[in-house]
Order: sequence, then C-alpha cells, then structure tokens
Amino acid sequence: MTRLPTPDDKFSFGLWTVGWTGIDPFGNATRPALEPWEYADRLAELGAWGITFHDNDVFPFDADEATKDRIVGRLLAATGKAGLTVEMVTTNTFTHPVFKDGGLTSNDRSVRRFGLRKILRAVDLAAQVGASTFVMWGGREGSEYDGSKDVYAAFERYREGLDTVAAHIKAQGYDLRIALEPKPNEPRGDIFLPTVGHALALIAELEHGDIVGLNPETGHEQMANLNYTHALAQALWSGKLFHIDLNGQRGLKYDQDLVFGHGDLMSAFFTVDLLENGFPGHPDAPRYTGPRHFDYKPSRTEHLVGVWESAAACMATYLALADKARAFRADPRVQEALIYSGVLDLAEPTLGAGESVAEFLAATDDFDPEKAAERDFGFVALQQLAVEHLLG
Ligand code: GLT
Ligand code: MN
Ligand code: MN
Repeated sequence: MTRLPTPDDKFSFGLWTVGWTGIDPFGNATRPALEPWEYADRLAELGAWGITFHDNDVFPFDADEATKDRIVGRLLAATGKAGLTVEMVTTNTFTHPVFKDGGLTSNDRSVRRFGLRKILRAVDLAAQVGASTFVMWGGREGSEYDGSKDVYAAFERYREGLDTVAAHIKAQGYDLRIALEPKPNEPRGDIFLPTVGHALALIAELEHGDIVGLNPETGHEQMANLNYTHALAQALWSGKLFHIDLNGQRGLKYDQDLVFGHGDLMSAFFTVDLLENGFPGHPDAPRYTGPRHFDYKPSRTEHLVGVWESAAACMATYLALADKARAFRADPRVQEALIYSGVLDLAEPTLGAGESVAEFLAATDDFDPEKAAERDFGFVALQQLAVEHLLG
C-alpha cells in the first residue's frame, strides 16, 4: 500500500473544492457550508501542505475592509496553527452578475474598471498572506455569439489588464507570479484563452510577461480534446509552468472536475510521470517543483464524509501513480524499450555541432529512405509496459 501524504508532498487544495456545496445549474446545495478555517483544519489532518482560495471564498463580495481583515485574520490564525501554507490566491470575477460579460474584457468600461480594481486588491491580499502564485481564470472573458464581441479589442483589453496587474506586482516588490488558467468553454460559450497554447501566445505579447505563466487544469485541456501531459510539457519547455490544477475528466462534456485519476487514468499516469520523473531524455530540463494542487469537486451525491474521502483519494492516487511511475522508469525492460524506440535519441540535435547549412546540404549521410522506413519503433510494447506497471 502506498504511504499516507505528508506536507513534504506539497499537496494543496482550493477552499472552493472541498467547500463546494453541490449547487449546479440544475440543483440546490446537497451539503452544508463550513467556515473556511474548518476546511483548512481538516485538509491539514489529511496530510495536505497548503490551501488556495478566491477572495470571495473567504469573505463576501460586498464585505467592508474591517470584515475582510477580521475573516482573513481568523483564517491565517488557523492555517498558521495547522502548519498550512497559503500558496496561491485568486479573484472571483465570475460569480457576481456584474461580471456576466467578463471582468477585464466586458463591453462595459465601468465593469472593466471595477474588475481590474478587484483583481489588484486581490493581488495585495495574495502578497499579504504570503502566496507565491496569483491565478487568473477568466471564465467569463468570452462570448456566446461572435457578433457580440470585438475580439481584437478584447485582446487589447486582456493585455492591458494583465500588464497592469503584473506592473503592480513589480512596483510593490511582491514575490508573486501570475498564472493564467485556460479553459475552452463553460461558463461562456467560448472563453478567450481556450488552451495552454493560446495563453502562451498572449503571454508572448505582454510587456511584463516575464512574471506571467500558466496554471493548466487537467479537465480543461481534455475538454478541448487535447493532451494534458503535452500541455504541461510545452509549458515547462517554455519556462511557464507556474502552477497546476489536477483533476479528472471523462471525454468531451461539461467540466466534470472529478477526483484526480477518476477520468483518464492512463493520462494521469503520464502526467505524474512527467511531474515526478521529468523528461526521459533530458535530465537537466526544467522540472515542476511547485505545489501539487487539486482543483476538483467532490460529487454532489456525497455528504461531508465523502468530501474528505475524495480529498484523500486525490492525494492517494497521486502517490500511488508516483510510485508506479518511478518503478516504470527504473524497470530495465522499460529502459531497453526506451532505447529501442529512440525516445532518448530525440535529445540529439539534428545538425552537427557547428555544421553550416551549406555543409549540411552538401552531406548525403548515405541515407536510404527505404531502409529507414523499415524501422520498427516499438511504441506499442513501450506503452504495454506502462499498462503493466499501472495495473501492478
Ligand atoms: C472555478 C474554476 C476553476 C478555477 C478556479 C480559479 S475557479 O472553480 O472552475 O477551474 O481554477 O479561479
Ligand atoms: Mn475545471
Ligand atoms: Mn481550475
């Protein structure tokens, strides 16, 4: 049996995850709401290292400064006592009806000014509680109808908003980085920054893009029919994997936010393999060392017992997959299969050291395409070894 989680594992949970009372578009709450510090205490008991929250997971949207200070103070006292880190803070710019057409990209300028101010205040809160990441999920930045939005202007405003927030972080000297969270749709019909690739492209256009990276979520990439592990890998390659949201999703449907591993288990195996073992051919490549953060929803069929079981399940499955991924990499049959498949050869540059284009064009390499085409790559055998390790 896999060991129990400890703070060294750096597992963290959003307060809105275990705190979800089960309200969905079709039904009322199925569970009571607890106080924020009650969730924190329980997560610490289960072996979590950190928590994360939106401003309005902790205090109401219309709270005055004194109320905010009192509630945040109470939460910090609890996390301090429980030894929990507040590793990430984010803003809610999606629940209140004022954000129905977005925060940073609403067609209504007065809403954009209000939204940007709310985000800046949440950045100050993030710094105050010692968070190192500020996530921005623009769930309402988008549209249902193509005619309703000047998309050029929307990207201008998105850039303006992000650069303003990043500049504020730098001006205040906060030790904080922004992590954009892509999602293709839901709640908007189409959300701007639908995938990791779109977000990377926007970051490249920012003035302060050096402190802006990504928070990819398993289910969000899979809702776009994309490969989550590849998304993490490309973000790592770009030096932009600042944070992660792990959960489960089964296929192209609404955002399920299942327990980690309760969706595509094979994909979860390779996600954990990448996070724990890095790239097979590049021992020196960037590795993800940040929090193993879960963003899932305990199914609304479960009462509080099931909430805690589901949180424990996220961590237990991660640890079990980490064990299996380590055994997979250490297995001599796998090492042989990796060599046979040429996986490690991809690390070698295509051009020789110092080889000019002229030299390259003049060389024939005595290459015989017919011969090369005969090669067997053995990818199926390699995958079957992964399946064997996964099944145990
Ligand atoms: C919301 C969303 C999540 C985001 C959160 C951060 S809020 O629950 O579904 O994927 O990570 O704003
Ligand atoms: Mn989600
Ligand atoms: Mn998320």
